[in-house]
Amino acid sequence: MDVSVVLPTYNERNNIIDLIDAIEAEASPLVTHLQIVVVDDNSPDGTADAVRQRAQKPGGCVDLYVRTEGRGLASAIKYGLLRSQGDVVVVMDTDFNHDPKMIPQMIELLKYYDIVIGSRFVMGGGMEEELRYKFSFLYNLFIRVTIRTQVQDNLSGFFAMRRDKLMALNLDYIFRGYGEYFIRLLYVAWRHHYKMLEVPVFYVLRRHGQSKSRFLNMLRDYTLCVLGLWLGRWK
Ligand SMILES: Nc1nc2c(ncn2[C@@H]2O[C@H](COP(=O)(O)OP(=O)(O)OP(=O)(O)O)[C@@H](O)[C@H]2O)c(=O)[nH]1
Ligand SMILES: [Mg+2]
Repeated sequence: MDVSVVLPTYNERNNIIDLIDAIEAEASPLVTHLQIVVVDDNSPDGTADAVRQRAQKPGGCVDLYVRTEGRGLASAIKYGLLRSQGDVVVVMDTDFNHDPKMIPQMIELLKYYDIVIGSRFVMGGGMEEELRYKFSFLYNLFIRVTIRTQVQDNLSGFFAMRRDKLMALNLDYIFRGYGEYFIRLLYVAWRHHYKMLEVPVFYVLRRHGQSKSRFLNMLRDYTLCVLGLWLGRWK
């Protein structure tokens, strides 16, 4: 199995090298070829310099892309996906919210599923930040009753997917904005009758650095996204 892990970074200098090491340690024993694609939006903290140095390690599998024009989580992920080569792709946050130890089972389960999602809201899942966990739970409830899918965690952003299934979708439509791309991805996959599985993940707090999430902007943009999908159902 050839696996590509796409890592979007913005000011993650103090997290990214440890994460690359952890991904290598977890995934290498299982895969024929591992590719780690870092897409950095020219972070002022020098994330790219740290990754460039790490990429020179003999036998390394890290490809670094630095985008100097524009910034954005979803477009960075799309950029990385389009430059990845694995027949399996994994996307995750780069601050250790998402546990790299989950990667082996997620890619293993792609033998049976088209997309495997790390989920905080299936049995065994959770989150260190209690208030955010509760709010995310309620917001996911709103998503579920509005667009009527069975997905429990539409906001996780941690997933593994078969490349052929991903590339069959309209990536330009899906990968726009911030984390709401994930709501669109799962909705479109659901409508395509893809085989989907949620596995429990527990989010710990980011190890270093600061959050890029802006709560009110997210609430506005995610809600517009959900309502747009809901309206689209009647077309
Ligand atoms: N390339 C790129 N990556 C981004 C951008 N914004 C956020 N990211 C990455 O997206 C992931 C999620 O961002 P976070 O700041 O951790 O958001 P969060 O998980 O809601 O916030 P925390 O509670 O601090 O973890 C991280 O890996 C960021 O480095 C961006 O504009 N460009
Ligand atoms: Mg985070």
